[in-house]
Amino acid sequence: MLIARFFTRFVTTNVTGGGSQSIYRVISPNTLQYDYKRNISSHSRGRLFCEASQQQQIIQQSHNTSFPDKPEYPGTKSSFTDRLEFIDPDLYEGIPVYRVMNRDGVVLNPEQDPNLSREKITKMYKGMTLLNFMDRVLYESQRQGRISFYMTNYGEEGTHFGSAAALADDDIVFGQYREAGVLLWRGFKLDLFMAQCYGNCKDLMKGRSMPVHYGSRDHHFVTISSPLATQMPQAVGAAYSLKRENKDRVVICFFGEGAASEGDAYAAFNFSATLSCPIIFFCRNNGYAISTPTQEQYRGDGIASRGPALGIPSIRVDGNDILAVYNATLAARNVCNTESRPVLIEAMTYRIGHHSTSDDSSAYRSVDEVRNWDQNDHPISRLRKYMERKMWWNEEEEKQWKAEAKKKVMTAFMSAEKMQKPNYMELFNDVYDEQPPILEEQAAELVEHLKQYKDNYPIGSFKSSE
Ligand SMILES: Cc1ncc(C[n+]2csc(CCOP(=O)(O)OP(=O)(O)O)c2C)c(N)n1
Ligand SMILES: [Mg+2]
Repeated sequence: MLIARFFTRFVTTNVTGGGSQSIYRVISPNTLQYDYKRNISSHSRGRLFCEASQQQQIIQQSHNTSFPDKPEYPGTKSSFTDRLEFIDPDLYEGIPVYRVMNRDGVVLNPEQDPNLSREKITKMYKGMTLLNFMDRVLYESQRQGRISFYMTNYGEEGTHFGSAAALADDDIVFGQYREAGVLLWRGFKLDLFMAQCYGNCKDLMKGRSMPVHYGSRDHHFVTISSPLATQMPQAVGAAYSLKRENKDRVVICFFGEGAASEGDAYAAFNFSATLSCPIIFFCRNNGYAISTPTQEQYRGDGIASRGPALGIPSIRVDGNDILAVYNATLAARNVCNTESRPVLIEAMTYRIGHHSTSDDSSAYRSVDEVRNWDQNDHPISRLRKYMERKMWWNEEEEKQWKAEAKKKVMTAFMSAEKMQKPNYMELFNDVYDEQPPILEEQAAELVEHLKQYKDNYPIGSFKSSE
């Protein structure tokens, strides 16, 4: 009984600590030592479920061990405390948001300016604006029924280009779906984006994936899959294999704050920490998971606060400040490589567009809220202000670039639309190394069906099998 009481008291107090990680206790083990040893042979449960000779050994060992007066449990590094105190999350101020520029594009602390070249900054700016333009064209295409689905990246361009620019081009990217800018930065061509959304003959997926589910082996960008957070444990596995190869490469895994509520996210964080994997977890916290606002998604201090609990160095950055995102990603990459451990970045931003073409966000947020972000805190205008201050960009250059970007996007769009779709029999390929009989049967059924109902299908828009 005494032992049971002792353990109960001790274990149930492990949640307290008041700021430091200490263990609250009421009874010192020294006062119990005598009873514990005397009673040990009469117990037959738990740790004491052993042969008499072993019990003798345990007694002997406990005689020999002198515990210093600090917790010796294998699962903690903390100290004891006599303050009965729960950690109160409401008294905690929260992790600050690291930024380099204010909303006017002014660098607040010159030491934090990464001093990127004019060429690199211009590439970032052109990439962000090109993505913005591509989004408009593809969004409208869906609205006009030309493609089946689309997701815009409005307002989150800083997180894409700031992170991509800080990585090595062969670092492996696992995305969620709203990271098209990362691919664009790496040189994935506009006509490949369009081909994927149109599912035409140029599409690397041969028209078999939903629009925006991009992937490119050449660009080390793992194909997007819709079920949320599945990419997270997979990314950790990839990072573990990079660690074993001992190469100077890392994995970056993007995910939304909504996806972070999936169990897979926790498993990924914990495995990456315990296996010491070189992975950057990059959370785009854009305020919403479709219609669920962050205050309904979690009660803690966002996503960054979850990192330290799992032994992961973590930072929160202003995702609308491309320079802050760049600095944080570069530093994270360095930690991954030099210390072989994961890092968590939570980039605060705002999803200006609807979640997807299947969503109408005016049903759950005000138009004024969206307009406020669009007009007063936008990553593209912030970078433009920074460039203008440096006399690296002006109205004339903006006008010229807008015309050029529009032409590029429209050229890719028009050729994508004209292009035939891959042959429909591609539907059955590339899933199995050798086609199983069930798929052969289904393929034969499709052929038969199309023969019978050929007038009901736009067969001419698919490439013929010859
Ligand atoms: C396992 C799973 N549950 C639900 C969905 C439906 N779904 C698609 S996107 C999404 C919201 C994700 O929000 P977040 O992770 O914050 O990313 P964001 O769209 O804001 O970029 C949901 C619930 C899904 N695709 N997979
Ligand atoms: Mg979100």
